[in-house]
Amino acid sequence: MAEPIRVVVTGAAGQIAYSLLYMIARGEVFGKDQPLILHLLDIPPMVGVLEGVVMELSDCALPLLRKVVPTTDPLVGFKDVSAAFLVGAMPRKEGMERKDLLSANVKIFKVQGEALDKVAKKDVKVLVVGNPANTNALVCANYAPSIPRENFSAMTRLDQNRASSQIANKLGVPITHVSNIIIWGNHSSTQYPDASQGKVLINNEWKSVADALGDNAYLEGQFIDTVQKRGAAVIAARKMSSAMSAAKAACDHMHDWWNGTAPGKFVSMGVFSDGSYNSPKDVVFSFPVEIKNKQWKIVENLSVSSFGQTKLDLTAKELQEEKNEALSVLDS
Ligand code: NAX
Repeated sequence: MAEPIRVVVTGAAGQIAYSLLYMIARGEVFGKDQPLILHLLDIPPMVGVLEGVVMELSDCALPLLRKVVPTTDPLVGFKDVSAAFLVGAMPRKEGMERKDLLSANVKIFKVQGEALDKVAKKDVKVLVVGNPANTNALVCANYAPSIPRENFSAMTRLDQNRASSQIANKLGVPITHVSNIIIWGNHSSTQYPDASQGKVLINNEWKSVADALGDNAYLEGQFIDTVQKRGAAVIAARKMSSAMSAAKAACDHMHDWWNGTAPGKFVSMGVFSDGSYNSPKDVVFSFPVEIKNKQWKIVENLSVSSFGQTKLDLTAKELQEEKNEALSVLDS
């Protein structure tokens, strides 16, 4: 069997981590032959809860799990890690302005970027889940100059999974028969869920989703609305934000980054923009990507309708504003 790799989950005492740690430790991400040492990072008030999580992981008797390292010190949490799931973030509290939330998180992700820079492996793959995920990933990468910025990404896979599931339900096909649904831009309500490149397997033949549906009004209306508001719908029903599905999406994201995508298939990831599709350069923007040898590449030359371009511009504008706000917090 291979040597164990070290994987860190931050926010390890929180609700997403509660599902995520089990999925990782079962081998869902790095493979059933890859032993793991799990680092669990949280903040001092959560130490007691963290102890409970460590007990439960032990009680799961998982064959791949060689060791668990609970800590509140980022320099211990990020030491020699090959993969990092940055889930922990300051939650939005009542009366908190968006700006206050951004400001608190910018500071957290600066500290974590600096710690990754000092002690993580230089080829570490960093997935930011904690919100505002895109801008947190940007800040984190900026404070880790010795790690290539291609190694930082933000999660929009939950939005992609939600979107694919909507299409599968609408067409009455299994989820495995839907592919290439795109999430563009920010993981926020301005995201653009786009099924125009989507494919669906019907009668053993891959067809375009638009042709199979024959209903463009749905794809440009209700479909987008449902996906954009799905997080709020889950909160309204569960009285808590998405956790199981967020954990599954984080596993899917890292799994595909680690193992690659099948030929002709693409997935959405928030990555540093090179200006593709008229997006602003140097913001973390969700694009369709293909992955080979652990390197992602933006899928180029997809046709974008004028409707789609308006949506892309809107989410781009928000990301540019978030970046400017983050920079002004860091300057102050
Ligand atoms: P919880 O509040 O249950 O857990 C967050 C955990 O992070 C807590 O244990 C907290 O103590 C810890 N934490 C706070 N600051 C920390 C720091 N500096 N270092 C380490 N740990 C720290 O939230 P949960 O439901 O698990 O959600 C976590 C984050 O994911 C939130 O920011 C949430 O908004 C975000 N989400 C992002 C999604 C995405 O698609 N990108 C979807 C799901 C989720 O809403």
